[in-house]
Amino acid sequence: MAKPISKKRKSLLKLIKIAFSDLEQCEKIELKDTYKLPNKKIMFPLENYPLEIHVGLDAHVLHLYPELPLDEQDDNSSEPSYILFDPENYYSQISGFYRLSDDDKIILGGDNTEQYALLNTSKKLPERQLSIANSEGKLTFKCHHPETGSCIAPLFKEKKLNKINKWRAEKVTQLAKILGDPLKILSSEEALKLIQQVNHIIEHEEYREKDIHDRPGGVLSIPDKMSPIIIGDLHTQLDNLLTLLSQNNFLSALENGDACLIFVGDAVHPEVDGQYDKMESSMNIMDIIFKLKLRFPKHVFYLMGNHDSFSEEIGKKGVPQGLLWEKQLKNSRGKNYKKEMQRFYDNIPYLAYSKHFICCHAGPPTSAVNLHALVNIKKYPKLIKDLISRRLQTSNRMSGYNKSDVKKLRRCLNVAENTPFIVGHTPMDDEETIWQNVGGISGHTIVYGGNLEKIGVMVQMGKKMYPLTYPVELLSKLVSAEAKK
Ligand SMILES: [Mn+2]
Repeated sequence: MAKPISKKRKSLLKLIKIAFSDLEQCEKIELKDTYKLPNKKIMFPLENYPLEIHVGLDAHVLHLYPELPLDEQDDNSSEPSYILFDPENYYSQISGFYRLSDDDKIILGGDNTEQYALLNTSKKLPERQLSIANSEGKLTFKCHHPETGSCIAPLFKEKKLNKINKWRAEKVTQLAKILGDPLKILSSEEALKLIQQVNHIIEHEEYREKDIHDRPGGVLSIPDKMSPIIIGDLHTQLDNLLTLLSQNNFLSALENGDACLIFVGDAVHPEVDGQYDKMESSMNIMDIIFKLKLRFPKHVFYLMGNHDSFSEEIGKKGVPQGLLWEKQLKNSRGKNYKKEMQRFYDNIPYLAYSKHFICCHAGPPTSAVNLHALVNIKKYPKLIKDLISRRLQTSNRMSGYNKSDVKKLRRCLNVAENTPFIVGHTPMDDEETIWQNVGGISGHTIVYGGNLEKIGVMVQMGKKMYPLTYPVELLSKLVSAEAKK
């Protein structure tokens, strides 16, 4: 016997029927309660509701879901965002999506490489096939080409409503298995054992040409077919990292070897006002990164940043963070642990690349360079300084790097002249987490992982790198609760 339609669903159907009473039922598609969109604006009457959309002649299916946080946030004041994606790919591989925040509008159609890559839409769509706008959570649709057809259908089933968050909750469980309780500080013995294991892996790391002293060189050559997920300076924001790992298919792509995480350095030293001198969170984030390295030794990499140091020169607003970091490690974990952290700094790479991307912490070399020098970077203090501290040239900072330095680096690595060059180190403002084509240099992208609101990463999909951004959730609490179960 068929399940009776719930009261809730009946009233939803009624609402939609009234709202769409002058629309014809979509004929092409077999789904019930599917409406063909006319050549005028249609407001979808329900907020916070998932929809299926069939776009154009080949009726390519997209889903549009309200973006609901996994954690229970007290603050419900923000207007809902929606995410638009191809459900065929979304749950099975690293895939793109569009976010429709309040006041955003997307026009589907046209010869748009980004749309093919993120949504898998047909290249045959007319220039403007369908537009979708979000205004205070209310969605408006307009089909510009009714003859090629677009339809929408509400996704009624309860399991579909919660599909994304159920899928993400499984990743939280998986994270708890890999990391244990991320809020529990490791004992000195556990911490020492962990870093020793990591150092052993790094000293025998794959994809690293050895330097002239038979030590792992400064360059990490990532296989072209492995998709990098590039994470900017975390500055101890654990929730940012966990949020990221609970999104997309990043975790499963690490498990099956399709992708790798590349941290561009500076995971340590808080950037939040009043916390510059607190070093516990630095120990904790490094422990988490080490656990990831141990679990995925060939797919997690940490590049050198200027804060990855005990130097007295490293600090923020007069707080000597490098010295405090050294003191913290000695006092709470002992001299041997501090030595192991130095061993880690002595052996990590400075630059990663494949034919699809180049990344390092700060900037390109500002003088003549070749691959041999980059591999033997320990011999060249100026090269080290360029890669971990140099900022972009501006009228006030003539010593910075410029377009021709980026060009030279691409040439030195023998990659195409438009290859994305991705760095951290210099966030451009407090609002964003990714900035593209910075300084008018095409393909020059800055990523920052320490924004308290959102975490953005550069990810390779197909042969190109795309920015993907996610709202930060308090996942450390959720993973911790899961680990205690
Ligand atoms: Mn930095």
